[in-house]
Amino acid sequence: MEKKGDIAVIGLAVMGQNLILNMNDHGYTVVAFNRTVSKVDDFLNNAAKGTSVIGAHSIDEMVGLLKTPRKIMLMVKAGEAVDAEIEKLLPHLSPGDCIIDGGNSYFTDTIRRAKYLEDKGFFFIGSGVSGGEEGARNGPSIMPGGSIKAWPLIKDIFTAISAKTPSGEACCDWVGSDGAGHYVKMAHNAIEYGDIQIICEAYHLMKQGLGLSPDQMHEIFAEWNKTELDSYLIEITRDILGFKDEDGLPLVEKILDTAGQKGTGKWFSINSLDLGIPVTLIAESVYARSLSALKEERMNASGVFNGPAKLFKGDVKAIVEDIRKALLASKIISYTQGFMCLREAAKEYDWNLDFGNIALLWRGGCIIRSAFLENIKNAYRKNPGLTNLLLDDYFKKIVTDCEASWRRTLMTAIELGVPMPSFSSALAFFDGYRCDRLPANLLQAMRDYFGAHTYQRIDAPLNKVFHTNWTGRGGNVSSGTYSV
Ligand code: NBP
Repeated sequence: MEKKGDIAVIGLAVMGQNLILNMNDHGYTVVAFNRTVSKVDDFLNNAAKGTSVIGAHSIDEMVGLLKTPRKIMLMVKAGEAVDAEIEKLLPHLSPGDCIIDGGNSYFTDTIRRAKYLEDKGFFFIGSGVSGGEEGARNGPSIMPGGSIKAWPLIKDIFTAISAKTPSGEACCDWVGSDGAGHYVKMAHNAIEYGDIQIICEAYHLMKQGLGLSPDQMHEIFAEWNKTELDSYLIEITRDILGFKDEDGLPLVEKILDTAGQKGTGKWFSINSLDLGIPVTLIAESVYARSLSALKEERMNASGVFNGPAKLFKGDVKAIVEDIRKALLASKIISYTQGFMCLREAAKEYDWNLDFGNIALLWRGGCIIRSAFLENIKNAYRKNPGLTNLLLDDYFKKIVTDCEASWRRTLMTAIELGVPMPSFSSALAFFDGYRCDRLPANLLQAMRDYFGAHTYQRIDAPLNKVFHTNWTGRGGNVSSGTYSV
């Protein structure tokens, strides 16, 4: 009898192919299909040669080759391609079959698709898969959410192929209903934007402000990787700074200084504005990429404004240690803001998110994997109701220890004219968050002055609002109250 597949994967680009090979390594029989059908045979004759992967040349054939209930994973470009594939699949499916979208779909699309398919009697799972090509092949971080009843159908496969933490826990667990998995993946990618940007800012200050060479910074990042900063991104920065082009010169200095983006950092920043949560470091990281893309304008402006154009004169070893501590403190702020947004999203979209578990999912396999996430996991495991990561004893102590270095780093950068938007926004958030009286009293007064928007008083109950006729010319009628 013909062998039946445990799962099908549609989409044979880099992620799909590597996930299939990973599933095959773990003893699962996978049916492979792709819109451009010739890629099926290319795959079978090359990367999948000698494996038990079965090729399908039509959706009909693919569905017939699967054990029931069928599990079909889409690894196609996010957006219209996902809807197109779902529509092609529907006439071939039976109630109880499950479609899994493993791409980077926007979470509201996943909410819509989950409802659409559940209403038709099918299951739908929207799953974040992180770790790029290497992760997909050897163990990604997997963040599934959607139809909870379908979780037992895929739990064994997903857990088997996922990354494992140093203590052997799987970096894969159920996140929540409808779009929760894709939301958590979006948060992961956005935090990745922040982590990358603050590393770039530290590099920029050391290079432009301190005049250090890539070789010197290679050594510095190697040392930093032995501290609390121990992470995949610090590790690859160390390696990139030590990498030489064919002529023996550092390759990094020959790379154009403009950055692109695929949108997840922007999505998260926009969503944070909708939720009213200040994820300022990540938003600055998105803007930093936008500024980098204005290369021609920057080239022009660099000829108009010289800036301080001077080098640091002082104890280089001491300021490098300050930069390390400022990087660590900024990173804590970034994760603090990210988890604040996750908490608010859980309330807004009615998800029961386990923050310790989310930190665990990111502990291995994905781009932001780090020792640091173990401490976040511990903080939430110790106190699941923790209102803010900054208030956990471990993080509170680090930020307090780093504070003076953080301020010295930014004062140095400002004096030398080196832009550090994400470090600066992190410190501004910290100073704002720990401030018991912000200047929003003046803001309330101004809004009442020009628009009769009313204000509250510190010496009256909060539900009581006041309006003042500030100029003697306005009336005593106030505007309706609203919040944004
Ligand atoms: P791509 O995002 O480059 O997508 C290529 C695949 O999508 C091909 O199989 C292509 O089929 C298929 N496709 C396209 Br394009 N339009 C289609 C349509 N209208 N209908 C059906 N299929 C269509 O592949 P990838 O880089 O492997 O990523 C797959 C998913 O995983 C994406 O959502 C991506 O954002 C996400 N992801 C990627 C990474 C990464 O590092 N690359 C990491 C994590 C997540 P064709 O061969 O016929 O053109």
